[in-house]
Amino acid sequence: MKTVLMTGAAGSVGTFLRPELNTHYQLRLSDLKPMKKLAQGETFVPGDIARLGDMLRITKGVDAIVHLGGFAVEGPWDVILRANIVGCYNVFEAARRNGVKRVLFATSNHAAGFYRRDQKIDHRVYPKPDSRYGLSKVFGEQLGSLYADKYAMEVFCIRIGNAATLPADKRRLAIWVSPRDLGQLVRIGIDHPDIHFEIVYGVSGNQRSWYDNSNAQRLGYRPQDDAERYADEVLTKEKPAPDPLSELYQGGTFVSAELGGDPARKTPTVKKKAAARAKRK
Ligand code: 15L
Repeated sequence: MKTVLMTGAAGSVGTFLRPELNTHYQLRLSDLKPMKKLAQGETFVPGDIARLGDMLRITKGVDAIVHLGGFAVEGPWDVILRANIVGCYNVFEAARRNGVKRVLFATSNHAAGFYRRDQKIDHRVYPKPDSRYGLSKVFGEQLGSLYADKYAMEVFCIRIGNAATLPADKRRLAIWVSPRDLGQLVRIGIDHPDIHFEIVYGVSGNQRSWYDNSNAQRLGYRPQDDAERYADEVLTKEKPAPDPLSELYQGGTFVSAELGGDPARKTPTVKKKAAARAKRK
């Protein structure tokens, strides 16, 4: 049985995932806070991802790492920097030094939250983070790409939508992922024999999805759940959107928070840039 380290195991995603994984792997759970209630096959090691020494200690001898640790929503820059940038670097670097090849990185829909809801995006779109938090997830994805290409590590990035037992609102009808579907995707990330660097969306088979998740399907993902089953109930309780922009963009309120620019401005295409350069000559 493989030994799998889970960072940030005391958080909500870790709590959902443990029962989906602990019958398949020996789980080494890690978090800042002690975790007392352990199931069979689980052990706990304390660790602060912002300390490289801690990460070198806890990554020793594992077959794979599921990196969930970090700050899970928008936060002040110093918090994001420590937990999500420095922390993520330490996890990848400790894995490299200890010869752990397989790293699963829990990225987020907020790495691409500035795409509109009427756009269907896949794993190849360029990132459009909607927050410092989303930006830190782009950093983690790109760090994974570097470590895969440079050090032959095997990196599986899951852009998680919203992991919860039930979809909470209209936006989550598009991005919800059930615990068992996320569990299936994580197991693919741990066990698939042919991973170099992949990005997949951590969402159930939602009818309203904004994602073309064909990359996950190619790797064998067959989601069992669809948020649509809960749509009537969710929509009757839906409150009016707090502002039009959070309704327009996939990232919801992460988009409109602290807004000072005009996200509706189109990103210039390569063609336009080339034309502008040609005009200047
Ligand atoms: C996330 O990335 C957060 O970790 C989670 O708390 C939710 O806010 C989720 O995105 C979401 O977009 O609903």
